[in-house]
Amino acid sequence: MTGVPSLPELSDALKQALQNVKLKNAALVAVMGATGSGKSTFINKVSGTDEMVTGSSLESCTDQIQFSSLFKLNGRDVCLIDTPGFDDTNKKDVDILQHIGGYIGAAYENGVKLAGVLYLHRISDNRVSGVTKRNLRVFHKLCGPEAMKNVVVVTTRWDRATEQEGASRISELQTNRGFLGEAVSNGAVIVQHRENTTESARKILSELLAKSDPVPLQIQTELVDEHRDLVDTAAGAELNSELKAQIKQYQEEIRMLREEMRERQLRGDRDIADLREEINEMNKAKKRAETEREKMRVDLEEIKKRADTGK
Ligand SMILES: Nc1nc2c(ncn2[C@@H]2O[C@H](COP(=O)(O)OP(=O)(O)OP(=O)(O)O)[C@@H](O)[C@H]2O)c(=O)[nH]1
Ligand SMILES: [Mg+2]
Repeated sequence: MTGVPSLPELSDALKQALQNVKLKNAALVAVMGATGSGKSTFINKVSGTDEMVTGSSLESCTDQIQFSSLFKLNGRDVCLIDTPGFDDTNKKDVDILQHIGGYIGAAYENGVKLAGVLYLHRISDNRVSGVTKRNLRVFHKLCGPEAMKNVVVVTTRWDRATEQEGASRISELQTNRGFLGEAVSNGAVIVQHRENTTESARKILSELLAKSDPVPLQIQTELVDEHRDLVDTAAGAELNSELKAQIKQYQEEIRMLREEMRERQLRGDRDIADLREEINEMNKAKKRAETEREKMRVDLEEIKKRADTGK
């Protein structure tokens, strides 16, 4: 599937979903994690539906936020929010953050707190990739330390790892502060979704709901209570600093290419079309990164307005 859809389609769905959640006093739980970690599959298992589209290729599958239909768990109505992961596949991270911020910001503004967050992680990966690290960094900043006690990290794909591999990967995840060490020290727990079954999924969600004492996520208080622009939220600042670093790198590469071009011209080399083309491409990439940074200068009101006008 391709990029993130425009916001208006989401807007009506959001209003409807929030209305249902409020009406039934349902527990609202966000499901996050890198692409392919099994978020949509988990939601389908736990809710007993196949309403979330799941992927089979390496391309990101879920490209928009989606609320599940309400379903019962231990007598309580529950609604799960399926989210796209932050990753490199379609480079729409700012849009994704804007959508997540807009949705859960609007929920909080309407008096609906998240009962918790499930963060899915593939135990089958033999190393923590750059994409996963990036997801974890933004995830930490989205939630903030206070909300970590309502976070359950769900390890998936146990059928693709040996016992020993699984155990040592969990131990690495929870001791490395850059991975999940900090989250765990703030109260997050790591659980094993051993069998990709409804039973296992429902047990994990039940445990989260039993211990949950809803507190807002950091991005919710930043957007709603403190009226910050997206770029000034901790998660936005994380993306912003990455974009800044990228722009700096492009500038440096452009500088080097120009130098090379000058040297070749001095040597009388007239065949420099390839260098011009490279500089051109690099400039375009730099411009794209700058546009992404600009897009984050929006507050929640503006995000919602964009949702109404479709910009
Ligand atoms: N072997 C195995 N496969 C799984 C498990 N959970 C999910 N999958 C498969 O992994 C693939 C990706 O699952 P999705 O549920 O689409 O993953 P996602 O996190 O929603 O991915 P995005 O929407 O791209 O962010 C699908 O083919 C699932 O069938 C698991 O526990 N074991
Ligand atoms: Mg998905």
